[in-house]
Amino acid sequence: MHYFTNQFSTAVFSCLFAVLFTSVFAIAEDPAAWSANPDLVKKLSAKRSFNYDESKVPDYQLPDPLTMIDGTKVSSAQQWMTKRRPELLEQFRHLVYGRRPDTEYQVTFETTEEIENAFDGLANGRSMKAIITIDQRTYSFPFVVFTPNHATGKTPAVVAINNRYFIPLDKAVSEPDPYWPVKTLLQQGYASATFYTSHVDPDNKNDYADGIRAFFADGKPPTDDAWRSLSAWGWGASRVLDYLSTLPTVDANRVAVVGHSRGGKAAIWAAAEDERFAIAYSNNSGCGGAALSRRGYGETVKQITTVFPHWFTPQFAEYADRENELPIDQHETIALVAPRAVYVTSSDEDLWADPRGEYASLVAAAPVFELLGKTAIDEPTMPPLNRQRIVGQTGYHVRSGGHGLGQVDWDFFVEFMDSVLK
Ligand code: GTR
Repeated sequence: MHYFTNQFSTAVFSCLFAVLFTSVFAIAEDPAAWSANPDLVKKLSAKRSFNYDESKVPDYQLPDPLTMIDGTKVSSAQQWMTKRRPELLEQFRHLVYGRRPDTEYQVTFETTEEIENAFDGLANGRSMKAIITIDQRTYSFPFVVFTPNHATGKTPAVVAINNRYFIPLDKAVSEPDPYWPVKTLLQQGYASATFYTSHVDPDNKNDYADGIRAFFADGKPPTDDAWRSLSAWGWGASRVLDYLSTLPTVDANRVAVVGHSRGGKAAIWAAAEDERFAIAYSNNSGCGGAALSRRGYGETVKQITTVFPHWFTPQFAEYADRENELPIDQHETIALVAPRAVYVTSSDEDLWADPRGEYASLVAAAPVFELLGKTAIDEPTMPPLNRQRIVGQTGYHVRSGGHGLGQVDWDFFVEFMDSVLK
């Protein structure tokens, strides 16, 4: 008995010691939650008259995505999908991105070039043209697609909105590109397509006449409520999805839409407007994308609507310097994608895009995912630098370095896609 007691207490003691040791060790090892580098804050604050100081973020209260305009609290998934979601979508159309036209059109696809067995037999690639027809008039934009050759069953796919340049078929094969790492995606079992935003709607406030919006409006100037470029780019992603849906090898129910920065703003909105997208990935999207407007940190509503008036309706510009009065905020664009999946990312040095505001926005959308029977990140403390956080339908990382989309981001994103889609 004595022997047993002794043995028992030794065991308890070593257990306690082990627990204590590992937790002390874990605390010492566990890197801190991300916060902005104070030197960078100082440097940026000295250079520009925007707020980068966390202590100067105004007090704000976010609109509750689960409260209807008339004050009714949304309490069921059905109420969200049939009442609140359509109401919120309309608010965002009017106040932020504009309403897409309801004019009837046809879309057809033409293959202009093909490459078989690209990347050592991994995939077939195609240069495509999406041709939009209204009456006798046509508008077209190019896109490029790769589908894996040796997949068993239908593959999931990624539509990459590229706001920087067009990546033609031959270049996609010969030059690895961080904005579209198509080979890596194919190796992971994803088909993929990309297009260039300005081919759909020129990214220039003076070039409205040359884009899809003017084509739909038959040359007439946009009304206050009409769609703006971010929405037009998202619409372009939907046309590429139309094409992917015709391919027997692609599973159209598992398609992600991806974009960086202004493309990341367009990606969230693309998935809000088009419920066929299974995932929206918004990288460094900042103001008018994932970041909360009310924080007034980095880029502001005033700044963005002045410099890029073609991205938003004039209604959004009216909230310059009074973000607190906006009936909506950006967490609700993420909520519009629920119960589908959303991945948001920030960069350590990209304070212009407000990493904390991007993360807080994702967290503030969690109650909607939860009402819809899903899980999502609801932890208010940010993860450490370069540590991915995934909870059910949402994921996040903040990467070291500046504004951009790189291999690290894609690698984390593929992990997220795998966890949601496979
Ligand atoms: C900046 C703009 C941001 C972001 C970025 C980009 O000039 O202020 O909102 O969209 O461009 O697209 O790279």
